[in-house]
Amino acid sequence: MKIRSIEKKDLNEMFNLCQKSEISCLPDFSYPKSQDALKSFIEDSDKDHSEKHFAIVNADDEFKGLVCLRHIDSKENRASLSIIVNPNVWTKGYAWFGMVEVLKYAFNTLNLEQVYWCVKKDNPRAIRFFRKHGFNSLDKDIPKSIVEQWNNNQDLIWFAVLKNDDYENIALSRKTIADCNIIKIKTVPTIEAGALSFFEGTKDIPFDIKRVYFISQVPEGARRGFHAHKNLKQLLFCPYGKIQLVLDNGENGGNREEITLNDPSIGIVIEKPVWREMLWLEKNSVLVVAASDFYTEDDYLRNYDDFLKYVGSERQ
Ligand code: T46
Repeated sequence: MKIRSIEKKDLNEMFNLCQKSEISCLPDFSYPKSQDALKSFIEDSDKDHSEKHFAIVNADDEFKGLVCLRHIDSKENRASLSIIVNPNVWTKGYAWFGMVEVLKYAFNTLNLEQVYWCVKKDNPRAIRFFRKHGFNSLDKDIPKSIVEQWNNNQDLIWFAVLKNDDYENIALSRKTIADCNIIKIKTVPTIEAGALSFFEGTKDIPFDIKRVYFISQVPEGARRGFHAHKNLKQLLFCPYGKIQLVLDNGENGGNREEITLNDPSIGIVIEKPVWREMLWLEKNSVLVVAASDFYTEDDYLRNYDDFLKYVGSERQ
């Protein structure tokens, strides 16, 4: 995955996506309505310094979505953010990836201090996405002049992130994900010689470790998992690279929550049957698992409906 400037070859995909503006996170999301006007917009997009538009693409440079900064204000050092991802790749990590990359661009390249955005109150999917990634609505911290840009619209929920916020890891301020504990693995830093992290069975994690396995040499964009365990308890962590973990405790017919693992000192403790999917956001990232028992295929639930049945839930 990467973000890059929008290009003429994106025209058709971009045009189709822009017809679905209701799924964008900024209510004023607007691109030219005709193909010709959109083509000129793409050609001229580098000329307007108050806006910056990026395509979110996969490793083969296929267009998956748009992320942009608007109202770039170099006096106030802030900009608004808008993002839209093709529904056929929802839940595959493109939106969060695009968002993190554009925030890096805003803070590191444009040197802005604040990026803000709002969503309509009747867009629960977007609100859930931002909350899940650790953003809380900050209505009081949004300057009046910004709120006025949207005509003081009461139906909006505001979010903002500041330059020095640890936005990539903001979600880690959560304590749990899908009922699984997010733990800090003890880590000893050294001066200019890296860090050493460790955990001990039954002391730092709530079970004895009978097996350790790790997954390596995975290409970017590959997905694994798609199963739950009946009894196995596990600690999952990513000592190198970046992996998105989707966990689902099956509540109400399916309740997916995501977390990006990119910090060797963060671990997820799974103690109950939880459906898991892993997406390799960077090639060669490594996933390590410390498990409470030896390998047995009987412990796997590899069919989602069987998993829901096992946890006493039903598909909605
Ligand atoms: C899990 C996620 C996070 C073994 O023979 N011994 C083992 O200890 C393991 C873990 C796997 N295998 C065999 C079973 C399959 O033939 O290795 C093959 C690949 O396993 P699987 O397709 O289940 O791999 P993932 O990446 O989908 O899932 C793995 C673990 O299996 C699972 O316990 O929670 O990582």
